[in-house]
Amino acid sequence: MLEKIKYLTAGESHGLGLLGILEGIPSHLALDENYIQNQLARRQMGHGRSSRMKIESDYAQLYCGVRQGITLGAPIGLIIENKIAENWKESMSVTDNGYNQKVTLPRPGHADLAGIMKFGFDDIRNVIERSSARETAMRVAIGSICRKLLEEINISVCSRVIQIYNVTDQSKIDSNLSYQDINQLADKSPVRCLNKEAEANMVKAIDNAKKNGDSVGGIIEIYCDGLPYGLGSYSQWNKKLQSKISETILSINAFKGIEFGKGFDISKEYGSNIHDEISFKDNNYQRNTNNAGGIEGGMSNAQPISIKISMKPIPTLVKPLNSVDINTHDSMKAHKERTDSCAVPAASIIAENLLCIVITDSILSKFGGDSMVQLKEHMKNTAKY
Ligand code: EPS
Repeated sequence: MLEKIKYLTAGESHGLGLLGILEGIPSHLALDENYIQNQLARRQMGHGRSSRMKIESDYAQLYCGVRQGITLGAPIGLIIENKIAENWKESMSVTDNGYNQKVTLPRPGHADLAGIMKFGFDDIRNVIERSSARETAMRVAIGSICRKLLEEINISVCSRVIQIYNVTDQSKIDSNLSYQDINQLADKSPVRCLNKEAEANMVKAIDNAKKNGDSVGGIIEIYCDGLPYGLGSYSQWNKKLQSKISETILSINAFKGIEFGKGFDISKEYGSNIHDEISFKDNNYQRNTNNAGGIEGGMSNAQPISIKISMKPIPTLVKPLNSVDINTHDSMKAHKERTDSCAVPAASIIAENLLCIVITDSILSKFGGDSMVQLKEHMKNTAKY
C-alpha cells in the first residue's frame, strides 16, 4: 500500500484514450512531455509486438498540475489519446447506437471468463477493453514522472530481459557499466537482452511462436541503485518494502512471479553461504555480496535492489485453445484478435517505471517535503544514508 503517492488510470484499449491522475509529487520538479514520451516510446519497442504499436505513437499530454515546466504540488493530470479510436467508433460508442456484434468465446488465461461472470456481461468485449495491457501506457507515463523525481536525487533504475521462452541469458552484467549504459544497450536490442547469442535465439523463439500462431513469455531483471538505508519498515506488515514493490509489480498484466536478489535459489543454500557479510571501511558499512537484493527486514539496506519477474505468454492466440461459447455452451475455439506474440521487452519498461512509483512513495514517506528543495534538504540532513 502506497502512503504518499496516489494514482488512478481510466480508459479502454480501443476507446478515446487513457486518463491518469497522479497525486503526491512535490512542487518544483522540472517536467516536460518529452521526458514522458521517451519512456512511452521505450514501452512500444520490442520484437514480437503487434501491429497496434505501428498505429499508435503514444504521447501523454500533461493536462494539469504543471506550469511553466515545473510541477505545482497539485494533482497531475495526463491524457493519452488512442489513435485507433477512429476505427472503433461504432463498437466503442459511449451512447447506445445499436451495435450488436458480441464476443462470446472466452480465451483461456485471459480475464474474459472471470470478467463476464463477475460483472454479468454477455459480451466479452466489455472485459477485453479495460483488462488490456493498453492501460500500462498510462502507468508508464505516471511512473516516468516519479522516475524524473528519482533522477534528481541520484536514484536510477535499469532492466534487461534474461529469458524468453526457454532461451536464457546467464551472463553477468559488466560491473563497469552504469545503469544508463545498461538501458542504452538493452534498448538497442530487439529483445532488451545484453548477450548477442542469447538475443539471436530469443528472436528465433519469438519468430517460431509467431509462425505457429502461439505466444511466449519470459523473465525480466530490474535493478535500482542510489537508495538510502531504511525505505520501507519492519514495524508493520504493510510497510515492508518488498510487499509494496510486489503489490505494484504483480499488478502488471501477465506477471506471475517475483523474486528478490537470489530469490528462490536462496532456499537451496545454507544460511552461511547466502547472507551478505558486513564489514566497515571508508566510514561506511560494506557488503561484498548482495544476495538479499538490497532489502533486509523489509527495508532497503543501501545496496542495489534487484528483482526478477516472470511473465506468462499472452493468452490471445492466433491458433486458439479450446473454449466454450458463453451463450450456447457449445465447445468452440477461443476468440482471436490482433495480439503480441511476445511483450516481454515492453514489460521490462513497464516494470522499471512502476518500480519508480514505489520507490518515490517510500522516499517521500521517509524524508517528506512539499517541494523538491525541501525533499533534497531533508535527505541531506539525514545522517548516513
Ligand atoms: C497493447 C495494446 C493492445 C494489445 C496488447 C497491448 O492492442 P490491441 O488489442 O488493439 O491489439 O496489443 O494487449 C494485450 C496484450 C492484451 O492482452 O490485452 C498495448 O498498448 O500495450
